[in-house]
Amino acid sequence: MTARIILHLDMDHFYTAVETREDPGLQGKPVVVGADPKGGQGRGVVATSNYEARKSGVRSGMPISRAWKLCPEAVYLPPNFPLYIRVSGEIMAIARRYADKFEQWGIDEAFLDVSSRVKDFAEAESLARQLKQEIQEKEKLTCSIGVGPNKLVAKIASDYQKPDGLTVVKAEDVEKFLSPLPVRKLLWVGNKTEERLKALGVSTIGDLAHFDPAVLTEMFGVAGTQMFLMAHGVDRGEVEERGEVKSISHESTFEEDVGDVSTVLETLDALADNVAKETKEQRLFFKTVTVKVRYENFETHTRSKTLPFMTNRSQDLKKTARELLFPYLSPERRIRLIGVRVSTFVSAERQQTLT
Ligand code: DCP
Ligand code: CA
Ligand code: CA
Repeated sequence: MTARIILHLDMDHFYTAVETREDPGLQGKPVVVGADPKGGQGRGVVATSNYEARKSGVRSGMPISRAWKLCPEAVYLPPNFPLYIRVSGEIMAIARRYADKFEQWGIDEAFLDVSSRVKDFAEAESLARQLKQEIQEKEKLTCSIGVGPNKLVAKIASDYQKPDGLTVVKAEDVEKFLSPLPVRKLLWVGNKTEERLKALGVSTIGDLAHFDPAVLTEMFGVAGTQMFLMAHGVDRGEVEERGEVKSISHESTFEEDVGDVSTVLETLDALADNVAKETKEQRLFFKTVTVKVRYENFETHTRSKTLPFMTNRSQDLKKTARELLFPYLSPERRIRLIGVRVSTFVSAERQQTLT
């Protein structure tokens, strides 16, 4: 295998950073995005907090009531997912242009294989700097980037100096870099594994790298072998391009709530035609059809069916959408909105190679 250079990009305190960009009044204050704290009685958890709130010990996933105890003075905000998804899409569009192969990973991070764009780690570093700068200029947000010879090392490196970090780990420096870090940093070493390793006297990645691999395999099976390789910074996983589009949908709110079944079905057909057209334009085939119906009292239902075949035909979509919608149609119940969505895609290119 020829040497690779991989970047891992991770946005800094993503949800709270976006909220602060939208409302500069939040700057410098502790901010928590998550469930409503209700004066300490709230249920649900913290989605994220900014670095000011983290100083008080607030963490992602923690009960919101606990966050409230640790940091009652923070500004608590509910999540605005449509906003985060939009900003994420913009960031990914910028980052994608820097890579030969690009893989989004979660809402705020991505792997970039830049092997053919740069000739060494020094060039990769300046490419990473450019990317950071473009995101800063266009999105007014900071990120942290790790550069390494594979995804594992790049991911650990992006987390190494946060926020606004840039950490480059050359192939020859991998073991030195990993050695002092806690084993937890090896991505899927969970709490339980961590405890068992501790019992063996293994707390750093270096400890793990120097452990007898046969014992690890005996104790943890394949995962043990995997861990040992990771401790040596070995990761053959490729940056995998994934189709960006997860679903295509159209919906329509009636000017006035509708009781007439034929009007509803006509609209459903028109929506299905639009969805099918867009699917074809994107050179995709779908397998799953979902319809959504909202009654005048805002009661909302969605129902899906997965077809036994891939298709892009409008008539398949219309037939399935009608079938799904029929149980919800009744002259007594007036409808406010209907929608049609398709998902579970295979790209046209892939489909051709399969058949
Ligand atoms: N998130 C969430 N619940 C969690 C973890 C994360 O809802 N338990 C959301 C909120 C985060 C976003 O995902 O803003 C990205 O998660 P990260 O783990 O990357 O955390 P942040 O970007 O918030 O902080 P960091 O600067 O440490 O990356
Ligand atoms: Ca992040
Ligand atoms: Ca992340």
